[in-house]
Amino acid sequence: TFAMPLLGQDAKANYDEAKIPDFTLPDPLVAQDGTKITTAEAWEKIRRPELLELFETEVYGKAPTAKPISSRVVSEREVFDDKATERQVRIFLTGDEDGPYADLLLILPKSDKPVPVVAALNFKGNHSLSDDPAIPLTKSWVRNDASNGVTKHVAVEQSRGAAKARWPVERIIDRGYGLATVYYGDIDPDFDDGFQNGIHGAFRTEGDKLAADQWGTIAGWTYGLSRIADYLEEQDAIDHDRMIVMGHSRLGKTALWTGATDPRFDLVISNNSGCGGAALSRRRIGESVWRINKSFPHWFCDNFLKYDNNEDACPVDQHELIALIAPRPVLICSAQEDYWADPKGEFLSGLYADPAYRLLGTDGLAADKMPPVNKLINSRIGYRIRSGGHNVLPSDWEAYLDFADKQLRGK
Ligand code: GTR
Repeated sequence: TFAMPLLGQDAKANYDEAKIPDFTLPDPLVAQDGTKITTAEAWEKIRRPELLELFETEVYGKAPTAKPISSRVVSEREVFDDKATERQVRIFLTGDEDGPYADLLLILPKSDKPVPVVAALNFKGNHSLSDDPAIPLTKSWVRNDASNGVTKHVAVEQSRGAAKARWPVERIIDRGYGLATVYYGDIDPDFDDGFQNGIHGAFRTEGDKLAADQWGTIAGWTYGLSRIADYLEEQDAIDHDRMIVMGHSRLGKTALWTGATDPRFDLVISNNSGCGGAALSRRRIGESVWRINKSFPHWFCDNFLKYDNNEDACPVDQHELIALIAPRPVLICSAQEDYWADPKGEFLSGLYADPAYRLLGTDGLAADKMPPVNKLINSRIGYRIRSGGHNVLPSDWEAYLDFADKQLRGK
């Protein structure tokens, strides 16, 4: 049945399965020169590096070599009736106290053992996670959000707690997980400025134009998540074999790219990540490559523009992004009414990544067709479609942590 697009989506986009043109997906297990990849060794030595390079040059752009971070603890206290500790840490992303920094909010359950942690960027500032005035308003550029009084790209008191429904922090703590969150705008502001500001600015001479294969903003956010990983890796209170990266929507795309590029993340969760995330670009349903590049010219590298209305020419598709995470667990989450993100395309990328997982000797996706709503497929490639629209709900977090409990057990 044809479902009407939701508000804010493009009514002119295709939403009809019957109108998807025929297409052939690139095979994750065939190298660019036609060689079949039949062993784990050939995957690691030939195909994985090749795919990574293709995603770097054609989709997200190459990030510069990382600089070592430095950090300063801003505050530390006990929260949730002393069940947890909360630390605010300023992370200098290039090690330089005059350079860009990201304010990390790190909340860890008290435990005599190192705890697993979920690293996740947030959309509105750390202060949007709770009503607590001890978390300062971000001073970074923010997206306007009139319903919370933000009209001049500056955070205001009214936006405090604005995103708390998406962040059931106490529940995460009660389940034994920590949360490490940073405001995404601290790393790179989410607008097109020719890659001058944010993390890009720290690596280039002012006014330079970036080459077409150089990092866009998603790769910039990924750079930031990897610097958070640098910090988390130094903390004895954290279990370094149970580091999770999670993100929603554009930050779900970012979580997948982070998982693909940074193996220190042991488990990856994308929520409603859609085009440029888990959804297959060649399906051209809901948001298309042309549409995303037009709306958000800064998210991807300029080479990605070559594939506007020309998806078949792209040497990769998004199932191979999932394959780059193999053999680590990845959970792809869709929402039934999130037509813009193409739930079926998100499922299929998991399904078509399955052979890469099997080659590496793990299970893949334990489903060959889309499961009923709200049923978690808890295999190494996990999948869940829940009822409702584009959002993060407390029930989604329960699924994330059920997945992590099972997939990281015994690690
Ligand atoms: C939409 C965009 C999607 C998704 C979403 C979000 O406008 O078209 O690709 O990223 O924003 O991040 O909320």
